[in-house]
Amino acid sequence: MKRVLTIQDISCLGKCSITIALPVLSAMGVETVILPTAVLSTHTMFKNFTVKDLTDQLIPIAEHWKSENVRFDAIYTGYLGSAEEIEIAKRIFAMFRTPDTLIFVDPVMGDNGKLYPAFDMDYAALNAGLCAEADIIVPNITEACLMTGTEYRESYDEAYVTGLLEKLSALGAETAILTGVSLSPGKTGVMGYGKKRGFFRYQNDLVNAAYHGTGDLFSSVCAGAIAQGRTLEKAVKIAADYTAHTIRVTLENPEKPWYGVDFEKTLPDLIQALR
Ligand code: PXL
Repeated sequence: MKRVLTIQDISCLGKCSITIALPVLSAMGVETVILPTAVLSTHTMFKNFTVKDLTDQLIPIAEHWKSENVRFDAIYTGYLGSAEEIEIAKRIFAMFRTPDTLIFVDPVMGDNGKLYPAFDMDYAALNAGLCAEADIIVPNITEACLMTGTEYRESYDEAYVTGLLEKLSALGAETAILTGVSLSPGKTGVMGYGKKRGFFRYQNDLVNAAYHGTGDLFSSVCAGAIAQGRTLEKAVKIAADYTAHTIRVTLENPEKPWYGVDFEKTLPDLIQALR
């Protein structure tokens, strides 16, 4: 069985980071090892959330695994709470990386042109350094702008996206996948650039809704599908289709959940898509 390590926070309530990555990767048939960077009462879009930082636990936990000769097929990082945790993630890459280990970095730090509350521009610069160590990075447009010093635009053309991808590629990763990219009216999806494969894209019908945790859903599925041996193109398609499908299903929920998507209802469809 493939084994993936995911490094991100536990938001106890909120359906994001580890509470998405663990169930989704497990459902995909991937052994999922978690390294929780912090325990929050909720994600940071709620007011008055509590945080218990776990930074001092990360290296001791990783050293224990090392002493047990644990190996990972992939390491997937998401929301990291601080500059120090970015440095620790880099150390953990160095401890466990082999020529076959996929390093998949989602530089989670903002959306809609703004940083999340916990972060500043120094953090964005450090996240660019983490991306330099990855094989695949999956920022949204906001995160890409923050890491490349590019002006954020609500409306843009393809030249803006290809320019961003070229700047992301210059950070160092083999492949950059920009998420939440709309290349024509009524469509949304991703556009990517690989140093070897050049530009690629996958677009879906736009669902007019923005939900928290959808980036984590896309990244978990994409990292899991690649770890399971799917090609990058196939993994991107599976992840984008599944994320769009889950948003559509969530929109039908009469309870109108605001803080996360109903991926629990759609996991069987993901398993089906992988068959
Ligand atoms: O979904 C990304 C994410 C993960 N973890 C925490 C967050 C967010 C986004 O706001 O607050 C704690």
